[in-house]
Amino acid sequence: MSIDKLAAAHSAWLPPRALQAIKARRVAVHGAGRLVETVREEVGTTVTEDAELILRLSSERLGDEGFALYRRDGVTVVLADAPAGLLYGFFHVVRLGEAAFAGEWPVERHVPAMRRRMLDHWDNIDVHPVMGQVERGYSGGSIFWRDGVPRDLDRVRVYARLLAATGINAVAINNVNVHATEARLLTDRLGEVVAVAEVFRPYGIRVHLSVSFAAPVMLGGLPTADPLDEGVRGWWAQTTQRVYAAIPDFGGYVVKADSEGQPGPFGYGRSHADGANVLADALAPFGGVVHWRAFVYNHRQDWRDRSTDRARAAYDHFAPLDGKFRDNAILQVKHGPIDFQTREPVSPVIAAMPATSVAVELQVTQEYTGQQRHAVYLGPMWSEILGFRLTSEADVAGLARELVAVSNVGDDPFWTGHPLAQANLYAFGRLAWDPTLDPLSILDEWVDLALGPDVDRAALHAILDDSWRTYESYTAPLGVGFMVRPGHHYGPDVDGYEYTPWGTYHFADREGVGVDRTRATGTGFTGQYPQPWSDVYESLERCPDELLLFFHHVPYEHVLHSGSTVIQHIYDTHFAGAERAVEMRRLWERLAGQVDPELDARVRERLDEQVRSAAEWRDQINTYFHRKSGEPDAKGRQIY
Ligand code: BDP
Repeated sequence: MSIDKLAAAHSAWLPPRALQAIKARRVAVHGAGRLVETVREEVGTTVTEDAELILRLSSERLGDEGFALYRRDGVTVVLADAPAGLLYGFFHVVRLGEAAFAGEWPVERHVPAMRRRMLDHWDNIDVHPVMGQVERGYSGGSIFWRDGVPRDLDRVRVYARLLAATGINAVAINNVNVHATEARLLTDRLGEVVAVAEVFRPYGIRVHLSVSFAAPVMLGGLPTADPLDEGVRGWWAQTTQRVYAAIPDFGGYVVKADSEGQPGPFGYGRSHADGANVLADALAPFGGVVHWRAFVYNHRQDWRDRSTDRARAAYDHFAPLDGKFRDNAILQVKHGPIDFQTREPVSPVIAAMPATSVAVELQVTQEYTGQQRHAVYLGPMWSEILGFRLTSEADVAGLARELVAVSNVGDDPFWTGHPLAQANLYAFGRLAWDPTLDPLSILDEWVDLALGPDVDRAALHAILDDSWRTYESYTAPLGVGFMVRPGHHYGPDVDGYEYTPWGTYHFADREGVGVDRTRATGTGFTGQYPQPWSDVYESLERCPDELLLFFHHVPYEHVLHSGSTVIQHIYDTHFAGAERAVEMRRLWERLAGQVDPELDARVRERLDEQVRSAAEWRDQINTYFHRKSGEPDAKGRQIY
């Protein structure tokens, strides 16, 4: 496909303007190999004379993906040790736009912080009767399959390019809940994975597959999937060998085991290290990895039993296994202890396993943050998580080897349902490359690339900068989480999960609200944290307001650090949050005529829904707590 066609075929990140600028100027790239050909195909290039020299001069090597950039004598030069670095350098030039061709500058080095920057698609081949085709997908159908068969992969090529432009280098293409049809991607439907891998390869992206732990039984006809059984080990080894014969750079497997009904090693009385290691051993000869998810908890618990705490589960299961996993087994840990809520503390598992490779998992798809109907820019949330100093030595970004996220992309013309949700995909890639980047500057980059430099940037910042906190303010209060409608998880349902087996409770009664997770009187979850957090969260006085109800059950009159009572805080934030949504809609008016009319129409439709939904949240939450507590609103506003 030609550059022009490619540029015209999608709306984000590589505006024709930027490409033309690059083609018209002189960009020199130096390097060799397949990815260089991709770069050449994109822009046409020349090779500089002094590239070798400069590389020799730079003392540290740039690694497989790093690049150096400088400008001298009217030429912008990208240097890399390896082809992927060149590709990332090229996209960096695109990001810089006109600035890439101004003045002269010395050598800058760019090297990714995370070795793997991965997106997990929760795509099914078939349309699942409850979950749809993409589990927790809010952007239409899968970009890989339609009507049970592979789609034309042209759009996947555009997608691959778009991901490379954000810095993503690994993609798992199917749902972690592996159904019978998708399980076969590992064996007789492997050809479909081969085709996708070929499209991703020129963009430096490796393909991974979610596999079922029961595959030896489901696909191999073995009587058991026991990880210590010789036949099972042999089956995984042979199957994996066949995968690599077809896809030599295959990335590896993703496994959700013993979780929400998926099969796993517990079924055979084995540990999760035993389970992960049998797959790791099969992958090791080929350089592959297994991402083993730590999202293991009892989803059939008795809500009357106050001693079971879902927040504890991952640590209780996995911390004792530290040091028992193979080097190529990566424990994939959700960023919080429960499940991608709008506000959670950082998972203590991230610090609990120093002898294990840990990947932190974020949710770019907005399951619990407005489902791409609400404008919620998640960059600030992720930046806060990654920069959180969990131990005295390191922050989360320093403890994690990799960053993984659940994708928010589907076959929607705007890729992400809500056009503004593209910013989340972009921010994820950029933060995985460099977790210290300012999320608001990342937003600026996205605005430039996706909407152009002439739009009302101040209005976009006013809409998006605080949108995560706005969403938080009109939904479940103070870190208590899960007041969503069961099943689809959109909109408020105050007691929807309260008396269910899922382990997601708020314990609101007439006296107070919140989950007592202290060592002194609660579930003891605070004890899973290193100091000082263990004591900070244990202490009612020191616990940060925004996490108060995650860690403590308090009376409605409890006074927060802010000076407000819990009940008054609930009223105030819910009134303010719903008003803020109205303000966001008003701000968007300023972009009228500055953006593509279809995009404009889509954003307006979503903002209308956000305003409606925020009011619904406000009214249900306020009324619920008003009725429970009997406390009036100090400002006398209407509560139903
Ligand atoms: C939950 C989702 C569910 C996923 C699960 C997971 O509701 O659809 O399968 O996470 O991460 O939040 O496996």
